[in-house]
Parts: sequence; C-alpha cells; structure tokens
Amino acid sequence: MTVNEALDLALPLGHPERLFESMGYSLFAGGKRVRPMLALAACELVGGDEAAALPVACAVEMVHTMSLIHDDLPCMDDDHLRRGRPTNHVAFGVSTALLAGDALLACAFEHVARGCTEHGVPADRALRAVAELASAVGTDGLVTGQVVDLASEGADVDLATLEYIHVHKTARLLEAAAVCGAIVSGGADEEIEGIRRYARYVGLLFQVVDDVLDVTRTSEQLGKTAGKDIATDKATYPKLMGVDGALTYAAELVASAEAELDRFDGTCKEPLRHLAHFIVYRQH
Ligand code: GRG
Repeated sequence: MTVNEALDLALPLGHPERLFESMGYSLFAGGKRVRPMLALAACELVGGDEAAALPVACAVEMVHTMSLIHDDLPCMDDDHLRRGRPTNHVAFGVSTALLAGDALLACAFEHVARGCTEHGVPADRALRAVAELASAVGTDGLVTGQVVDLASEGADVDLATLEYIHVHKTARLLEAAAVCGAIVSGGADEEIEGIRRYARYVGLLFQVVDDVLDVTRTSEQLGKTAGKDIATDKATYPKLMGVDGALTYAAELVASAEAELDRFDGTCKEPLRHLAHFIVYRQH
C-alpha cells in the first residue's frame, strides 16, 4: 500500500493525456511490487528511514514496468496478456507503448534524483544508487539479458547460457532494488555487499519459480500467457532440469539467500527472509 500510494503521487495525470494513460495503465495494473518491497526491506535491515528509500523503491517498479511493456511488444515477445489485462501496445498501439516505456525509464531516474535530494540523502549515495540502477538496466543488465535471450531463440541453450540470460534479464534488477534501498538508507559497504549476495540468490530464484509457474499454472491464474515457454520451445529451468529438479534448485537458492541474512544480527532481517519465502511459494 505504501508503494502504491507513493507511485500514485509520483505519476499524476499530465499532458499529453494518452501518454500518461498508457504509462499508468501498466504501472497501476496490479503488479506484485516485489522489487519495491526488496528496496524497503533492505532499508529496514540497515536501519534507514523508509521515506528516503521510497523514491528508489518506486523507481525500480517504473523500470520493471517499462521492461514488461517493451518485452511484450511485437518486435520482442509479441504478447497480448499482462497483469491480467491486454498488453500496453494492444490497448494503446505500438508507438504509444514504446514511448510510454521510454518515459517511465526517464521518470525513474528523475524520481531518484529528486526524491533523494528532497529527503536529504547525501549526494554521493544518491549518485551511487543512480549508477547501480543504470547498470542494472543497460549493458550489465536487462538489455544484455534480452539481447542474449532473443539471440538464443531456436538454439540449443545450455544451463550456463540460461543462467547468464536470467542473471541479466531478471536477477540484476532485483539485486539493484535491494542494493539501492541499502545505499540510500546509509548502509555500510559490507552490509550493502551482503544484501547484494542475498539478492543475487533471490533474483535467480525468482526466475526459476517463474519458469515453473509457466508450466504449472493457467493464464487466468498468472495474469499473463501461460505455457508460452513450451509453445515457443524456449529454454527454461524445468526444460533443462525437470520441474522437480527446478524446485530442488529453488530450495538451494532460498537456503543460500537465508545464509547471507544469517550474517546480520537482530530481527530487522525478517522482512527479507519472508520475501525469499514469498517468492518461492507465490502462485503467480
Ligand atoms: C530496459 C531499455 C530497457 C529495455 C528492456 C525487454 C527488455 C529490455 C528486457 C526484458 C526484461 C524482462 C521482462 C524480464 C522478465 C522478468 C520477470 C520474471 C518479470 C515478471 O515479474 P513479476 O512476476 O511481475 O514481478 P509483476 O507483474 O508481478 O510485477
């Protein structure tokens, strides 16, 4: 609720209306908000002020939403269902969807810069967070993951390549969410790196579970097209290691993530522990 209210304030209706409608259509379509929750839980772990971490929490959701809009475009996955409703380009047309994604990406960085300044986050920390987020979007993150994913279509993909794709396409942004939350909250370097290791495991875990859900749930349950990986003969964890093997791998990743949290004292690590469990047991 906190994140949704903050996102509402971050993206009021503006002009041109159609652009803002298209941005809001996807941003307020009922995503799980896992990435913002990671940012806020990391803030709590290092004893930060939630208000100062909210701008990065909102920004990672804006980046995530733009990546979903672009991922669904006809030139990418050409998908028609997302977050339980027609994809952005089906509702608004390809050019508006493309530009709405671009605008959300720019808004994300503007929001971090303005929000950090407003909440007195030291400039060096704000800049570190901007660099972290940018790196998770570009050649060390989403874009690289997507390029290798597209290039791997129809090829015989091995486990190492699959892992490379998902570390970049999925895990990197979850990692940046947690790391940025800790950076702007004043976390010490060793705390930030511990949170990074935790988030790397959780990021990969997120994708392993996503692949399993694709073969075990329906489109209605997922709010996006189910069974697409099999239909397009895409490499997935269940395809390479079977559903049981993927679930065993997921359990190993949760254990590794929890082991990273065990290095922290006190109860402030509980939200991050619960998030790892939520990611494994989620149904969509
Ligand atoms: C970033 C410039 C730029 C371009 C984007 C299209 C693209 C490049 C990358 C694709 C990234 C992508 C869509 C990865 C999939 C990640 C994933 C598992 C999404 C599902 O996330 P959930 O389950 O979705 O958190 P909700 O709807 O709950 O937010």
